[in-house]
Amino acid sequence: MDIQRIVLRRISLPLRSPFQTHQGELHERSVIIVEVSDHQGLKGYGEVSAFSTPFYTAETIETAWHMLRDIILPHLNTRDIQHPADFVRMTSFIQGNQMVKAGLEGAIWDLYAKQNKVSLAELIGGTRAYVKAGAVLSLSDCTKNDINRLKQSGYERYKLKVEKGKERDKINQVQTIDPDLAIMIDANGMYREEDIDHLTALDDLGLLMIEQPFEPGDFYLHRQAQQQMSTPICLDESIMSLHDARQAIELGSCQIVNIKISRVGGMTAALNIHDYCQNNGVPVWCGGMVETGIAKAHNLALASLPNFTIPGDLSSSDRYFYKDVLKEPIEVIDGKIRVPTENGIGVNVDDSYLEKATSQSYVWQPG
Ligand code: OSB
Ligand code: MG
Repeated sequence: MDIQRIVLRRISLPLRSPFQTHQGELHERSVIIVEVSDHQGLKGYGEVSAFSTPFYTAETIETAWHMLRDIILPHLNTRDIQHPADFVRMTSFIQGNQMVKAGLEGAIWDLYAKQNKVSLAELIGGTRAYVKAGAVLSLSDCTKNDINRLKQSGYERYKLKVEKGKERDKINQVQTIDPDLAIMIDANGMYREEDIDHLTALDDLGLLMIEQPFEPGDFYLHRQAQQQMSTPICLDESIMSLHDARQAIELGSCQIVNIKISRVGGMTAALNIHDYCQNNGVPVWCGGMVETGIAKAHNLALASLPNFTIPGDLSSSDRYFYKDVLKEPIEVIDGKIRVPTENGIGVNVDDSYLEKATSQSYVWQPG
């Protein structure tokens, strides 16, 4: 592939309101935007969606910056990249660091699609023109106003962050505002072995699913719980690779898989997990990372694949941000988001706004 230059940018966008979970609170969103350009001036964009602290996965923005600048870029031989999957093989010597790999691989996928004059969705075998949107209500947003604003856009599914012991209250509170909302809860691994009976007792609520009840790594406990519960378990943090997805499904630790491009180490891994789940009759949905329109555009391409049958954490640009890094924000209309058909990720990045949001940048050129 023709790759002339790679630019890394640390950016920070203020959030409209804090995103609160039992693990902490986000007030602004800092990510690394990766831009890979060729000699014709085509640009591919990717996003490293690590957080400032390692509350969700072990990576942080700071470790990601180090991995890119000091480990991955100095080893990168662009002449050996004919296809984005070659980049995956070249970086397979690096353990973990999924979000870093995913961000750079994403920029390479976007550039590859643009060089081949095809949309990313079409390139990876997407079949949907629109994907179903889903809203996430953090602990701090659950008022009538929050829900009515989301309802106006027609979100089809509501995911609630909950606190242990207060699940029923929170769910009832939301159902009083609208009894017809399809609801699931995300535990982010907060339950312990002794909570299995407590979780089973929530079966009567008819939740769509419960996401990541126990700590990542514990396929055994998820299996024990799933055998007792009728509510489907969906795994998020536990699934960092195709191997994890296979173990979870073979062991019966979940019935549904959340795929995040960043958490699984990139689009190539995401596609493999999608295919594996599809072949095993396990539906998937696309997770979110309170990320910018660049990552959202990658998500839309992924979610256009046939086994993404459940609405994901796919929301509009203005759900979390006053202003996104795109010239035209991503919009939810009648509960759906259009999958871009333009080349690559199919969105126009607002370069001057990106520049304004940048606190540090680094430019790399092949030696
Ligand atoms: O567990 O899915 C999660 C946000 C940050 C870290 C982890 C998670 C989340 C979300 C928000 O649930 C998803 C979104 O709307 O982007
Ligand atoms: Mg989750």
